Amino acid sequence: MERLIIVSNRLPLSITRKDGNISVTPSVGGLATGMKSFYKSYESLWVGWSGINEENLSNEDKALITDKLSIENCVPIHLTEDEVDNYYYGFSNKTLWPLFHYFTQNTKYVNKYWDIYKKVNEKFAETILEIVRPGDRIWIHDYHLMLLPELVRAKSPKVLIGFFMHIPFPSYEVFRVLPWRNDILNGILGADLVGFHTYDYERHFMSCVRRLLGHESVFNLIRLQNRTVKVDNFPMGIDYQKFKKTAEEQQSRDMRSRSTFQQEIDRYFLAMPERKLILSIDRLDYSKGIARRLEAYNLFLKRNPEYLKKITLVLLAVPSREGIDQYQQMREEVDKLVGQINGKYGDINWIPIWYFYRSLPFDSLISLYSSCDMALVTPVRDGMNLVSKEYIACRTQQTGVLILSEMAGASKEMGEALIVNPHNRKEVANAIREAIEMPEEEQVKRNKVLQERLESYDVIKWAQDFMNSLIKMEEIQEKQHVKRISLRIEGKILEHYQNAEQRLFLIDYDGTLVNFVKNPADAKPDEELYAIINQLTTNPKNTVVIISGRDQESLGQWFANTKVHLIAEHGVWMRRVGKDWIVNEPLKNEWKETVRPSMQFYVDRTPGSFIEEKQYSLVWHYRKSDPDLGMMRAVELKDELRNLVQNLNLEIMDGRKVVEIKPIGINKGRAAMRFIGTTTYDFILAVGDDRTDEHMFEYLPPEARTVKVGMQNTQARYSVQGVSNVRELLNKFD
Ligand code: GDG
Repeated sequence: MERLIIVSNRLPLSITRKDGNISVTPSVGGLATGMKSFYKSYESLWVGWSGINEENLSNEDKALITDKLSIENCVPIHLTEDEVDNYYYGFSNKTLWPLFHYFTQNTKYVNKYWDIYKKVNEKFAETILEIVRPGDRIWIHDYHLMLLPELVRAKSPKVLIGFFMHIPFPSYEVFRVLPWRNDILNGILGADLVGFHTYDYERHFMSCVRRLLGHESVFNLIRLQNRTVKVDNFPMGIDYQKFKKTAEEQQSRDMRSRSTFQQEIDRYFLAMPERKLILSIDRLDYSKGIARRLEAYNLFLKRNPEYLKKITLVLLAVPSREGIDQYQQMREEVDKLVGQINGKYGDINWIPIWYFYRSLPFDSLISLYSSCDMALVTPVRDGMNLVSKEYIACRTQQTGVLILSEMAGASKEMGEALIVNPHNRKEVANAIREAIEMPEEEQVKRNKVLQERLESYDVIKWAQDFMNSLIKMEEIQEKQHVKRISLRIEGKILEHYQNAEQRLFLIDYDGTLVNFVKNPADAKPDEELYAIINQLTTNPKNTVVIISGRDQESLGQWFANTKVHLIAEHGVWMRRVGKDWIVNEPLKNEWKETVRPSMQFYVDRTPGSFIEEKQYSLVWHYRKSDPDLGMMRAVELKDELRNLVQNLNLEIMDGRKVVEIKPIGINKGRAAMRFIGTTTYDFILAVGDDRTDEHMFEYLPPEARTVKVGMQNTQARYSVQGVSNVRELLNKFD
């Protein structure tokens, strides 16, 4: 049976140690529920921090914990106090959490936090590598472990890794501030599948990868040298049935057998049945916008005196990360605001806010969801927000109004709620009034749709969806591997070469023999390359052709003292060894004056781009431009030129960060065939990385050994990863 290794900062259970005894209580969070759906189809293991400082544990304690946890299929990671301070409270919650929630003013940049964050991620990696077996699938969760995918990948290259981010991924302008930004992106890209709650976070991540690391992507697939990473959004759901059934079960009880908490709420309604309750539940965190919410409630009370004494806000703030200054300050701020509002409006019989600073048992939580007429969920930034979904699930009569912040990921799926900007106090205050006054039929109409959606995409479906996508990545990666030149294939190619009498090498230059550089003029051949070419050309049975899009001048100079034949400008020019350049295809040039102004317009609007004029073509380069802008402009330019080129018998060639316009009919395939002419070669090796090389792969006879450099779709028979692999391969032909 395949195994699934789930990895998260904390294990889905709490471990307590009292008088030498260790006890373990499973927790019932959304994640744990979602994952439970796999327990039957997989042999699952969960790796996470035990929650107890390592200093407080003797070796016997650790062994005992390991034993107890293994019964629950959990594997503990032990962290020292210093590690918890710097990795968890430090980098995770004083650097990443505020920055990713756009609280740049709260973000701390401390080298020690980062060092320990790396160290703890390595600690997780070590544990995983000890237990991982071939065929296992690993699902890593959240911002505490963003370096982990790459750390595991480095030592276990074939294992299938999924990464899911539970908090927002900020826009490029915010993410770029992070001093360790590239390490973080590379860390995540160790995964095969990267999941976010919403398309916006996915889009931000893709943009950061493109701008900071320069990786190209096709739709939501990022092409790395030897792998593809898929990025997608999977909006996390809740255990809908559990919430619904618990609410139904509670409501079916008679008054006296209800929980004490529920009985108190019932008494409140008995006294004044027309009273309304508004619910607010969050961890006490600055991202949840609790103070702003209270200000909006205050404004509502001020502006709508007719509702005084008729409405109560139930404010449940669950203690969280109390060791961090900002959380303590926020608690003081909330305490103060609650005091002010209650002091100002309350009287002996009525308190405007019932404030609870603690967590409640699950049953009481459900009582609150069921009893409150409205839920006010107004985070200033929230990855998803499950409270909003849980509230709707507990509305067994389909009444109730949800007021939801547009800054919560959940707002993308819950458009039927009253959507508000949490920073706009007036708008929130108005929404409270609208909610109070909303007719019941309207409430039911909205909630019916919301419930159907939440029921069909619950946390179980979410987890299954993610896993199915992850498993599909196995196929995608395998397909890429099919063509990779393995040792066996390499042996066959070399054998074919040894037995041949007339051998032809057709080799592209940029991206094949040398790596791309920002300034194309700097990509000159180096000593190693000359040595490889000399070795190849020394053998009289070998004919070596460099076939490139470059102009004849650069190629001519660089290879002046070698015995290679040259084909320049994708086939316009040809120079056989010891001869002069000749025009391969007789062409006209008048069209350039028509096309140039359009291209120039794009140079003016795209900083960093420029036009290169070749003998028979015009090339717009955008490698030095902003990647997103460049790509967008390239699409526009091609679109604009499309009509023009048809009339002038021209064609557009899409290269790597270039758009080239040239007369129809010139391509590397035709040029290669012209070069071959009537000679019979019994061994042909063609190597190239670009779309323009695809013509060459297409035109050559099927027995030719065609090799693509990189991972994109290709007509070539084989592929290699990069320039160094091409050089390694060519070195073997002597
Ligand atoms: C992070 C992201 C994303 C709350 N109070 C009590 C209690 N809860 C439960 C709720 C809910 C959960 O805690 C809170 O989940 P949220 O999604 O609202 O918020 P975060 O804790 O910030 O979660 C968030 C989530 O990860 C999942 O990806 O949605 O955006 O920030 O399930 O029911 N449970 C009990 N007593 C309480 O007093 N028993």
